[in-house]
Amino acid sequence: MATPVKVYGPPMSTAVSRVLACLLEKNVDFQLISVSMSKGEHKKPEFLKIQPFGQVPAFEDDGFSLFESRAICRYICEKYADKGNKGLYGTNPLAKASIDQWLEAEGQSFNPPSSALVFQLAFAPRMKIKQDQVVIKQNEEKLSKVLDIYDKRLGETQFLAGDEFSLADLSHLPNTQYIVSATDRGKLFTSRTNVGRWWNEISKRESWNKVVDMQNKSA
Ligand SMILES: N[C@@H](CCC(=O)N[C@@H](CS)C(=O)NCC(=O)O)C(=O)O
Repeated sequence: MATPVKVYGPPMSTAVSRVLACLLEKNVDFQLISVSMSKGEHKKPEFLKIQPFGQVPAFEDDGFSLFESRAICRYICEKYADKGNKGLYGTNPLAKASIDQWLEAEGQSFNPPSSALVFQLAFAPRMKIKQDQVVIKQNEEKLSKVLDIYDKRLGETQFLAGDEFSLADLSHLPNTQYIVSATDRGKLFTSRTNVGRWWNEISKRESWNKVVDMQNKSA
């Protein structure tokens, strides 16, 4: 039997949960290895050997390691092309290019304001850190502009990269989940007709619900 791939980090981390959703969508066996961020284990020399920036997740397969959640997801889709959801990363160059385009939009345009809101609105109160209202306002405005573009796109296609659920949609699940379910800013998504319809659909994926269960159990 093949050795399961290893994911290092807590499921509560948005970047870790992106990789877990991808593995579940691709039906790839994995072993989740605990890294206690509160104990600073992600900054220890042993961990820095596989994630030199001292962040989670780190990933191992076949004796080599990777970091950066989106790169890990692309690798999983290519390496395990024949498993699980075979169309997750497209099956031809044009489909892949469209998925890559929206993955870049997620990483470059959506993630900066949405992760700032996740930190300020969901994590800062739990960590007893004072919220910065200026940062919240600025990032809410930035995210609104991004979501206006998404709403137009999602009025033309069912999902971001076309009419099939893809890695591009999956990559939006972690931050959106926190904003919709753990802050009072969920309307940024649900008040927009097409974004709301899209969120309703992608958040029901079995793979994602398993990740949310893992997060709830580890909370
Ligand atoms: N771009 C990285 C981001 C990783 C990241 O920011 N991880 C956070 C948790 S979601 C972390 O490790 N934060 C602790 C730190 O930066 O010290 C990825 O997608 O893997």
